[in-house]
Formats: sequence, C-alpha cells, structure tokens
Amino acid sequence: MADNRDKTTDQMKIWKENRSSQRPDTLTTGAGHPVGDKLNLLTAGPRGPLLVQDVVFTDEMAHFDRERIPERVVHAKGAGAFGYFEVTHDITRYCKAKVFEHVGKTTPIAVRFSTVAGESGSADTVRDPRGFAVKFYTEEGNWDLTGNNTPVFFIRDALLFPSFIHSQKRNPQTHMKDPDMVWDFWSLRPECLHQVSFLFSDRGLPDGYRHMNGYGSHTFKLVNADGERFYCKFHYKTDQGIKNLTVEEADRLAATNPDYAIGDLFNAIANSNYPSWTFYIQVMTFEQAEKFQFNPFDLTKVWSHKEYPLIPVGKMVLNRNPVNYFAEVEQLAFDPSNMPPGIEPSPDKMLQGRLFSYPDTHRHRLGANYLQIPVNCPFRARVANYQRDGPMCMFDNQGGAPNYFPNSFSAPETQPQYVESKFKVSPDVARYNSADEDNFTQVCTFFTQVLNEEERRRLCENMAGALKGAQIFIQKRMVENLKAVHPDYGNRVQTLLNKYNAEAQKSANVHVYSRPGVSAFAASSKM
Ligand code: HDE
Repeated sequence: MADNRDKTTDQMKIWKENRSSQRPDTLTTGAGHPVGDKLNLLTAGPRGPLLVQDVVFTDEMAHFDRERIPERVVHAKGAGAFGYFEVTHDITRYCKAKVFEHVGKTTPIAVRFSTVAGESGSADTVRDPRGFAVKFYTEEGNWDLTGNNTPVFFIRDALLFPSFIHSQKRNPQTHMKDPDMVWDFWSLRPECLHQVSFLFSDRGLPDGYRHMNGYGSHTFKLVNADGERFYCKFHYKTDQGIKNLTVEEADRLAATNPDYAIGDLFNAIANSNYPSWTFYIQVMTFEQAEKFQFNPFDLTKVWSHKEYPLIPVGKMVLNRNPVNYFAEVEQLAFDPSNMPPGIEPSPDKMLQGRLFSYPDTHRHRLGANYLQIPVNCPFRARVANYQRDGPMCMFDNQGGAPNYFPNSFSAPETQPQYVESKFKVSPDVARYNSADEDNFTQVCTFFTQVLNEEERRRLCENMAGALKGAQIFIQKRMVENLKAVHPDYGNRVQTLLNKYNAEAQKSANVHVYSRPGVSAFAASSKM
C-alpha cells in the first residue's frame, strides 16, 4: 500500500484505529436486533423465492430506498467544518449581540463552504462564486451569516432570483448547461456586471476553500445596548493568503480530482493545520447612509474601504472535521433570518427575500422540525415557544409546558430588552424598478483600479472564452454593456470574440462540407 496517502484516503484506517471501545462489534438491524447472517437472503430453497419475513432484508432495503433528501437547489456541493469565533477587539459601542460581548469571548461555530450552480456530484474547481456560510451558536440563539466569497451579488431584487438561478442551471429540454441562457440573463440585466467581472477575474477560481475571503455581502443593522443603530457590512479575510487556480490547473483538477476543495479542507484540519480568518466590520451611520452616493442597501455595490475602513473584531478558526457528512453537513441549515438581539436586517431587498426563502427551503428539504437536528439546534439557548409536534419530533416536545399563549403559567408577556429596533417606513407601496441604479461606476473602478494590466487581460480572455458559446446577438448585447463600463473592456472582449467566432465559423464549414454522405444543404437545414 502507498505510504503517502493523505488523511481523507486513510479515513477508514484511522477510524478503525481510533474507534471507541464503547461501540460493540455486533451487527444489528435498525431496531438494534443482532443479525446472524447479513450476506444471504432468507429464501425457500437455495434458488428462492424470498420470504417476506426476512426483516434483515426489508429493514435494509426500505431504509436504502429513502436515503436521499432533496439536494440544496443552489450550493449543493460543499464542505463543512467546525471551530470557534474569538473576539479580539471590542465593538460593543456598535453592537450588543452576546457573540461580541467582550474581548477573549469564544463562540462555537459551524461553517459550510460551497460552489453554487453545480449539483452535489459536480467538480469543486469550476468558475463559480463560493458560498461562505457561518453559524454562530450563541446564548441568545444561532446567528447565521450566510455569505459568499464575493462582496457583491448578481442582482438587487429578490424576485429575479429563481430566474437567475434557472439561467445558470440546466436547459429544460437538453438537461445541459446552456451558454445562451447564462449570457442572455446576464446581458439583459446589467446590474450583474460587477459580480460577473469578479467571477471572470482570477478570484473566480479560488484554490480550495482556505485561500479565499468571505463576506456577509448585505448591509445589516447593528444595535447597541443604548438602542443606537448603525449600518454594517461583515468581512472575513483569509489568514492563509489569497490563492487562485489558473484555468488550466482548475480544468485538470476538475477531471482528475473533482473533490479537490473538500479534500483540501479535510486534510488541513486532520493534520492540525487549522485554517483561520480575521473578522472585520465596516460601519456606516444612518446620517452617512442618507448622503451615500449609492443606495447603501444595493447588493451589487461595495462600500469604499477608504471612507468606511475595516474595523477588526475577531478571528474564526476551524479545528474539527465533521464526524459524519450527512448528519453534520448535508443537514446543516443556514438561515439569514437567524439573528440574535443586536443584529437586524437592513431594508436590502435581497436580504429581505432571503429571510423568507431559507427557512422555507429547510422545511421542504429537512422537515418542519429541522431546528431539532443537533447541528441546527440552538443548543446554547433554551427554546421556549408554543410550537409542538410535527414529523420527527426528537426531544421531549417541551414536556408539560403550556402550548398556547397568552397563558397564566409560563413566560412573561413582553421582554422589552429584546424588542427589535424601531424604524420609519412611509413611502408608497409599489413595484419599484431598480434595474438602472448605476450599474457601471463601481465596475469601472474594479476594471481600471482594482485589477492590474495582467489581471485585466485574463479577465477579458476568461470572459470571451465563455461568452463565445452564446449566440451572436447575445454576445453583442453583453459587449455593449462592457463598453458602458469602459470602452477598453468591451473592445478587448469583442476583439477576442471576433477571433473565436471566425475560428468557429471555419471549423463549422469544414464540418458541414466534410460530413460523409450528407449534403451541405441537408446538414444545414437540420440545424
Ligand atoms: Fe442563497 N440560497 N439565496 N445566497 N445561499 C440557498 O438555501 C436565496 C444569496 C448562499 O451552505 C438556499 O439551504 C435567495 C446571496 C449560501 O447550506 C436557498 C436569494 C448570498 C448558501 C437560497 C439568495 C447567498 C445559499 C439553497 C436571493 C450571499 C448555502 C439551499 C434573494 C450573500 C448555504 C439552502 C449552505 C443557499 C436562496 C441569494 C449565499 C434556496 C432567494 C446574496 C452560502 O434557500
């Protein structure tokens, strides 16, 4: 046997060496009955048929038939790990949340990193944003900061999300990824330009999950103990340093080691090389928000670090691998509406849409009592409410405590210290069109100032390399959008497209005329 095997490859060996002596080495059914023979069916005679009283078989097969739960509709492929968050700097002047209570305080966390568009079996090294979801198990309930490795997102109105995701997933007839769908949507909605430019830059191919930053992305509201409110953005900076893959390396890994990022994280933790991130906030006062040059709740925009500097808060360390992937990662359910007192949503329309979508998908994917699953359970808080029963109710169902409210026997009627902060809303209710809220200024800054010349060149190449798969009219519309960002951006991508389109035309001609036994007319009329 090879002696250079890593920890993921050696998992079975390590498990056998470390297995707990508590666990008896007896084979049982799901109900715990010892099994005499697990290799042979119970049959009438050596050639069958099978007896229905073979519960060793029916128990095994019936459970197998039900093994799959729906995969996440997005972010289906991912890796999870556990660790802690430690406060290194005091931010209680901004936020009263227990998680930031004092310097030195630690809070247990669960983290899941993911790709977005691929299915659970897809390759880890594709060009895609990466999910960066962190669950803080605080004493006042869980706080889920369900972010990405990008500070911005494609769209700014939650109503567009299902269509946006459909355009990135599989064609409804061919069941293939479809460049027309991808680029049609992106080019019809120029607010995508910022995120799309980030995606086709070097950072669209992070080298595993340890070498990328994380962002809460949205604007949130912080509330301090005196009831003062601030707007805020959350950032994690990787202590491992940013590292990205080249296109060639990412393609090679997709073919040879599609689980590259999962293995990289697992092995690092198993080798006690614990990855960590430094946690920062940006803070904006309500007065500053009024005067901000952009809509401060627009998820396609960033806040300048010069005007709103990063304020250090703490560090996040991952030091434990999941004991079981399904139990602790597949069932790990993040929810942006999981916010403890002191952290509240801003009016960001995307965040508001997410507050509904996540618990809704969990009820479908995991069931009404998904919050009782150990990895989702707010185990550091005591749950006391009036919800009862439902499928897979796992604990004592709150015993004999009253199941209605108000009642004369349990909790106080109001708890003023936990009431959400007040805010004014007075405008007319309408479907406001946000499509044109300056889609270009910040993308231009990204293109001209954040990227250097080499990075700009690769961005244009990566983009043209993907955009060439779409129909010409879609290419043209996308290039017009890029020109609106900066003429150089659009012109460079167009020049590359001209080359690719000419090459494609040439090879199509060769293909059509050289197909044996098929006339050029017959071939082209079929297209
Ligand atoms: Fe998600 N997203 N999302 N998303 N998202 C899901 O929830 C959704 C958005 C993000 O590791 C789903 O449990 C809507 C932004 C991560 O388990 C689903 C909108 C950001 C994960 C869902 C967004 C994210 C998800 C699929 C727009 C970064 C994986 C399964 C209004 C700031 C979490 C699930 C994990 C997962 C909905 C936009 C990040 C369907 C409706 C913006 C990291 O509920």
